Amino acid sequence: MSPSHASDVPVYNPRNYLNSPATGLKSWLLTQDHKRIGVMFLVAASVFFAVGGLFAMLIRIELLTPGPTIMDAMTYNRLFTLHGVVMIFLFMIPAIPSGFGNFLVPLMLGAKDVAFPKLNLLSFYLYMLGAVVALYGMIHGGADTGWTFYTPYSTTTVTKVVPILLGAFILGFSSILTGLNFIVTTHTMRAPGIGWNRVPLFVWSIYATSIIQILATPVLGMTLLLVAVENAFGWGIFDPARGGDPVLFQHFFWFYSHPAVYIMVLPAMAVISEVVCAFSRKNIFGYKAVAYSSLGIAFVGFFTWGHHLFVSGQSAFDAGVFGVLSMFVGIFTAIKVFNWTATLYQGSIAFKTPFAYFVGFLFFLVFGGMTGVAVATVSLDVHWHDTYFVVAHFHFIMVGATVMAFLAALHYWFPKITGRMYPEGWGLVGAVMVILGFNFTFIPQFLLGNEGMPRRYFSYPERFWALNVASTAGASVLAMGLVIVLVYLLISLKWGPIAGPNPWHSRGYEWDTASPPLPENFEETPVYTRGPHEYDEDSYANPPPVAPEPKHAS
Ligand code: HEM
Ligand SMILES: [Cu+2]
Repeated sequence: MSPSHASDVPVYNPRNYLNSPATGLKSWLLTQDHKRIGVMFLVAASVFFAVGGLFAMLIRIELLTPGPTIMDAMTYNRLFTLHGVVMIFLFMIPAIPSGFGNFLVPLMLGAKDVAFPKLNLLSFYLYMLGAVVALYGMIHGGADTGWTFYTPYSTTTVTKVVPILLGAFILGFSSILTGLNFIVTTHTMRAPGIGWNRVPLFVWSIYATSIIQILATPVLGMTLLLVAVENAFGWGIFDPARGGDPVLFQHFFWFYSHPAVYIMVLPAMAVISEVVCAFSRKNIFGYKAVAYSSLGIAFVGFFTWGHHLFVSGQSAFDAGVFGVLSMFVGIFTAIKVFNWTATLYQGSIAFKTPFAYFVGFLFFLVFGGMTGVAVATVSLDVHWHDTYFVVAHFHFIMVGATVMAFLAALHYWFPKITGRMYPEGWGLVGAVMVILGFNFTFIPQFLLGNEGMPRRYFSYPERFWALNVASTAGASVLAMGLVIVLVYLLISLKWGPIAGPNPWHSRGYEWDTASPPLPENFEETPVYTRGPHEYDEDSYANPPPVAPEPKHAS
């Protein structure tokens, strides 16, 4: 990367949050700096992503042949449970909000830190504690219930479900405290000039996520605790043999876990709204629609949980109502998709790695969303329920959409966080492998599900063989793509070219400070006279992101 004119020579900010006030381990472990806490969350969540990914590969290897391949049924049950628990509770829920959210929200609001820095650090330690407790359970026997812990099986299984439930319970507090911090920060810490109509779209979506975290997580915490208590003491809460009600569990569980899907996907939308503007050099089309649709999703998300209970004996009327309410989420999502696409129109697009992941994101979100409308249709879901169709659907949204956004964020903000650039060529190679590998992994699963292959079985009839081989092959390409990304990012940490404060020439407020940012974020409190997504006036005066390559007429 060479600078376009002399004043643009990128400099590495010498006094930054990575080396000031100190560099020792203790200064990190006791830090109250939101940026360091964000980085610690990111590192921890990425490690858990790798662990969960390892479990996924073991699952896929087991499914390479119709009979037993490398493990027995019991091991398989434990493995898919651990995979689900690690991916959901330790990676997906914290990764973008607690990781990137912590790093970026104060920078994007022109603030020095979050509202409650000590609470923020506590949130990190609760996350680590929850992870350790859950890992203890996983190492000492694991659980075989699936990540949904359905009763009455989970209240009677002899596997180590209690520590895993307690771990998830503790993790919930971390999530609640982080959400609380972001809500208060957004309300009280905005720099002069940032009225509600200038709050960056990233922050709007994180704000909507925080509302869900605060309102829904206590319900899950309570539910998991009840399961743990029943499993440990044999009290009749959910088990009909003891006078309990298993369907009650499903209501409680999904009252959190459906909104939790939006805890995972709203932050992804947060990232995408930023990336779309920066790499098309256009004002966001319909700022208010994009901002308020996040709140709309958060709101409607609370009224759809019954779509997980279509085959639980729910009345046809209830099922119809929940089906229609679920489809409303599709409307708000479609509003965003329309606005992102409209933003691209006549933009000057820089096809960099974050943009490549945006393209992947859009495809997976739309495809996953459409199959979501399909599974919300009662008559179809009765056929697909508990088959691989559902597994493919939620992976399209969770891995497809959210992991794409996570990777887009990792590349877009890598220069801000580390002060260095990653290699663009390798970035695109990784992105292509991840996106193609992903499609090859999960499209076969849609077909398998439609043909009736049930989920959570370690063997299957021979007619499902070919598609399972295809899925495992796809997963291998995906895994190799991710390893490539990991390798070049680690190398770039030390040897990447210096990025300078704003290598993308982005208009986002977080780029107004040095890279890596100062420990106190800004030298003095910034005053804003423009919005965070305004590219119009100078998009031609300013060179496009990472300008140097000559522009070819196209
Ligand atoms: C990286 C590639 C991945 C592959 C190849 C993969 C593969 C699989 C497979 C084969 C299953 C078992 C399905 C069944 O028999 O029910 C599964 C379940 C699951 N996966 Fe993944 N997965 C991947 C990534 C992820 C990610 C990133 C997430 C989370 C956000 C995730 C969340 C889940 C969940 C929640 C389940 C259900 C577990 C359960 O049944 O309790 N997966 N995955
Ligand atoms: Cu749901």
